[in-house]
Amino acid sequence: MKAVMTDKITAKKAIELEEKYGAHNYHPLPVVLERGEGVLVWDVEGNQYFDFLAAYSAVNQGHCHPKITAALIEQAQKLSLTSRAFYNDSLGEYAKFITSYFGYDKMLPMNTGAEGVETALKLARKWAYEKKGIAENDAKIIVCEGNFHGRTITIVSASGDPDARENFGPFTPGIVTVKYNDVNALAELLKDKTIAGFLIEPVQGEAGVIVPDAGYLKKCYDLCKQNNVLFIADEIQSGLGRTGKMLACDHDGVHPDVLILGKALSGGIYPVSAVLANDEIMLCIKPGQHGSTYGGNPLACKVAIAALTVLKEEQLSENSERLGKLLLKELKAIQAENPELVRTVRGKGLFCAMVINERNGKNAWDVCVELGKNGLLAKPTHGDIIRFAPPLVITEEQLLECVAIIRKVVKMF
Ligand code: IF1
Repeated sequence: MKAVMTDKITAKKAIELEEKYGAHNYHPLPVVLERGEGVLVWDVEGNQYFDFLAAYSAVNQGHCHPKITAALIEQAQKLSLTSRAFYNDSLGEYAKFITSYFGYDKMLPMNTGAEGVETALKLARKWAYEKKGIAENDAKIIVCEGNFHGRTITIVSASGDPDARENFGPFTPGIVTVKYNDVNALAELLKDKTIAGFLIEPVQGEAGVIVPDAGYLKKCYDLCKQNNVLFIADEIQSGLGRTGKMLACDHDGVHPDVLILGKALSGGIYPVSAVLANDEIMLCIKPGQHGSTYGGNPLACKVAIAALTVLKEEQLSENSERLGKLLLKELKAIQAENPELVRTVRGKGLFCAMVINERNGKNAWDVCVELGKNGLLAKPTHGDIIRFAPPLVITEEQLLECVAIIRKVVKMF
């Protein structure tokens, strides 16, 4: 007889409470999770799942990685937050670690990805006025169609997604949109001498894992250099091993002028983001001109050092590259076996997507619900695209088990 755990909440109750007392700003799949370890998560009924979303690539190192969790626990018992009114013993060490890790003069610590993007936009504008010499309030930022950079009003001002924008106006001015993966379109916009920066996801995540042509990033970078415009890479989702390299820009040998990191920068243990740049850009922001209560707190510093260390120690970029090739090959085979349902598959490293044709009133959401019933968690984006992006610690054996689940479920539709 299984002991009745009186203090354990039921899935039904958990959902009811969230529905009643939580804002309705999400529509989650009907799964209530209570534990995670590596690639696996368990719901409150004890059902086990392979996590093929990895918290949108925040859990590249696997759920509750012991080394990162230990760093959190140890620091949390010493000093968690001082604010930047004072120095702390961790930020300098972390700043040195991360700037040498990625090859930049300096870093500016923030917490969420959106804050990192906002910081990069402020840096680009400051640099434009104080270094490039653009007239005040004339600086423009180029963003890409299909972008997702977060949910603040300035960031949604850059979005083309009606759901992200509707009734959140008025919007921030000084933003210009360019077609993604179109070098000529960018060249045309760069004739405008008031452009400060070009903000790009090297692989577009929310848009459905849109991988640009090989060489596209390099051509854009060169165009930016020719026009004295900052190349700003949002690697919050595509970075930290997700596409098979440490940064997605590495596939084109591009070293961004401004690099934005988040998500797996903490391995999913704690909100940590960072912006990296060289002195000419970073020193445009002077004391008192930018910051955040939690930015650079000792907990974040220790957690981020551990998370970055794990990426290299466990060779997670290499694993992502090797198993990403296997995953894409298997997804293409599944597509060939089910051409009516599966329109296309694409990906780079362990960052893959499958585009589903709605059939008999069934769509990507229904496929994801069925995948869940078969022990694999994935979530659709934009209605017809299923993202497959497991933690990068996945083994070949686990991956093939997941491919078998995907194959079985796709055949059911
Ligand atoms: C949600 C999407 C993914 C990001 C890139 C910045 C941010 C994100 C490339 C902002 C965040 C998250 C946000 C989360 C779901 C998820 C997401 F579906 F919303 F679009 F990954 F694709 N740049 N993406 O992907 O970082 O402020 O969230 O820390 O808002 O539902 P954040």
